[in-house]
Amino acid sequence: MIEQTFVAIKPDGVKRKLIGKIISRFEDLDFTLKHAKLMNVSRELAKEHYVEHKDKAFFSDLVAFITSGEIFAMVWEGENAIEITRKIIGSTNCIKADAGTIRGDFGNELQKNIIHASDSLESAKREIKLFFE
Ligand code: FUP
Repeated sequence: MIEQTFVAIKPDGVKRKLIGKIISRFEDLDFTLKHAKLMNVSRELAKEHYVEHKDKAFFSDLVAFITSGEIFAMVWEGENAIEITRKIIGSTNCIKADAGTIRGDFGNELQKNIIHASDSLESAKREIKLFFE
């Protein structure tokens, strides 16, 4: 099934100039870039984006991190894009993420984990709307 997914290179990935390398991985999969923008995330948008974590102890750190610098927000389209993107970004914790995944290759901690990608069709729809409409 052709799907669209929301992907964001987080402030650590942008600061480390990883945008080009990360885009290449999606193009290698023959996915199509539908939207992209460099942007600052307001505290309001950050809280809405991470609403599922609002009661977690790490929530305020998460909001502080995602608002700490520019992100590169994208929408990628392709066959089974949501599941494949989750596979290529790797596990949430970079320490556990497999080599060959984006988090496994470029990250070395849990919170500063380089990239975000939607984890379901429902969240993809919600996040695309939140960041691009
Ligand atoms: P993911 O879908 O892989 O981005 O992971 P989650 O939605 O579970 O978590 C969102 C972000 O919260 C992660 F990118 C990193 C951060 N996080 C923590 O800082 N501590 C935790 O214990 C879990 C997640």
